[in-house]
Amino acid sequence: MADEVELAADQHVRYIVTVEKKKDSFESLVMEHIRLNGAYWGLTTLDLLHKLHAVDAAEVVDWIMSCYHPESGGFGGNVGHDPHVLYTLSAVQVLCLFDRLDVLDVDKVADYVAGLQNKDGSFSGDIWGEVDTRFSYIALCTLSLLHRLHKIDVQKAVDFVVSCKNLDGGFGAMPGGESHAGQIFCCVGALAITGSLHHIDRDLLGWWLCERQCKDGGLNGRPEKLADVCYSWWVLSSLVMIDRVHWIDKEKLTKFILNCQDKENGGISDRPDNAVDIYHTYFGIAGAAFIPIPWHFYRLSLMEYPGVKPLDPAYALPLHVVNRIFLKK
Ligand code: GRG
Ligand code: ZN
Repeated sequence: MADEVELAADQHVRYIVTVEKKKDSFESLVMEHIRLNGAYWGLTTLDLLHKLHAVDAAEVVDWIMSCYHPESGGFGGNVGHDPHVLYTLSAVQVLCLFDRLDVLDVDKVADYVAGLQNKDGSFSGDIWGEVDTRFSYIALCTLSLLHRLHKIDVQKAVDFVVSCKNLDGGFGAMPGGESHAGQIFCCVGALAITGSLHHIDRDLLGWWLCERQCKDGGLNGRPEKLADVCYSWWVLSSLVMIDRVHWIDKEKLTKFILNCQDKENGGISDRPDNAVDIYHTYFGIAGAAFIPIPWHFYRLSLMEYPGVKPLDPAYALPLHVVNRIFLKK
């Protein structure tokens, strides 16, 4: 039976559009403090499914800008929330989707991000100072999309990421931190964006990452943990960037993702039979978008799952959006 399951694309589109509109639903309520992230996940998914026009672009751009803090140059997670790099990247990514970076004071936003770099090259997430390789990735990704990498010390940023590499080939949140697929995505993405992938032992890291595939076909985030659809993104994108994605059993992973769908009402959950949410809907479809195609093929815009646009593993945006940004300059 599982063999016959297909991607319920139309239902997922309907689910995303209704979550966006149902502002008083339980899911909207628990997601409130990360609404800008939710907008990025939902809208990127719509674009991957060729349905970005289902939302009003001008309305989205107005709402994004209402989360902007002109004094600092950063974005909050929702209207009236404090600025943080995490939401600043989501805002920039959504504006990239709509090709509307023109509404930004690009230097002001870039200065906000650049101002969060510390002496050792690491980045804090906001004025409170928490340091994490997530913020290194976010800063590099944001500044690269804005063509403003020259505002920071890129070499020091790379050195800090490399200092978080472990003997198992993986990366943690800071020097000595345990390897975790989410942090690995951030560090590999940061190194990809800065042209520094030579710091990675591809076979060693590829081995650690492909060991994340469990008996049920899904991927987990570190040893001994349960499989979860979001790792279809964190693990696969990292494998694509180091050209080792063919080490995953594609059929088994596809089945795992498709079995996490709510085929009637749309949406994808973390594992079969759990409640769906917008975060796992994005990462499930994003996984399906690049189940195993070596990066050099994939860069030629070949797409794997029918009806899903190809995705850039480093910038976490549809490939055509990334091409538009870098070919325009
Ligand atoms: C633009 C895609 C994109 C990302 C922005 C925020 C960010 C950069 C990256 C986050 C990377 C990260 C740390 C992801 C992991 C998220 C996650 C599922 C954490 C759960 O970890 P545990 O240890 O759960 O609580 P497990 O799965 O290990 O049981
Ligand atoms: Zn998850």
